[in-house]
Amino acid sequence: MKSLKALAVALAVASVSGYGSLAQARGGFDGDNLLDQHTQLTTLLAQYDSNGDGRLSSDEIAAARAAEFTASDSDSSGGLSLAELQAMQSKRQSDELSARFAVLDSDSNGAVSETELQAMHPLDSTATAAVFKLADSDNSGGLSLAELQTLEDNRELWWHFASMDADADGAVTQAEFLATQPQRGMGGRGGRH
Ligand SMILES: [Ca+2]
Ligand SMILES: [Ca+2]
Ligand SMILES: [Ca+2]
Ligand SMILES: [Ca+2]
Repeated sequence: MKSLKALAVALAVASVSGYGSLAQARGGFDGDNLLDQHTQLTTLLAQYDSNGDGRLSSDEIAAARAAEFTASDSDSSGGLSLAELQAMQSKRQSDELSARFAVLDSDSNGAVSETELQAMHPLDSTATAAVFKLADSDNSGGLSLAELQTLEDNRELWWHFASMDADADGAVTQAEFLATQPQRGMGGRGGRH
């Protein structure tokens, strides 16, 4: 299958370019890791697939990496200073955020609705609803790019909070707190009835 081959190549590029380690460093939830991978692949393909055939040739990879080097060498010194490397990495991160936003914003109206966020987390709709509420700081009913960035920055804490706040009212009661403590060993909780 063509797409599988493209995936394998893209993943190889991902580890070469440091995207892979970035994803590892973030850790987090399975659904988010999947989304991260999807986003990275989309970003990589968008960036490197210059003839748009959905695959990455080694020439395209080499050309794109050379172009990235040249663009990052902002004083044209022929080498990357620490500051230039930092700028390159923060550009990558903001490209990644934009790509992630584009994937989430499936109707491309410039805001990520709760439904769009739910589509990425089909297994945990209550927690997703709570996370959405936290992220939508201006209560506009949609997440802007900046709001998504804040969600990313606080992802682990917010998901932890949301998973404890069972009724999604924005506060973890003692009962909710106690109910989520015994993650293992109790056997009383879990998804099944
Ligand atoms: Ca330079
Ligand atoms: Ca949208
Ligand atoms: Ca908003
Ligand atoms: Ca609550």
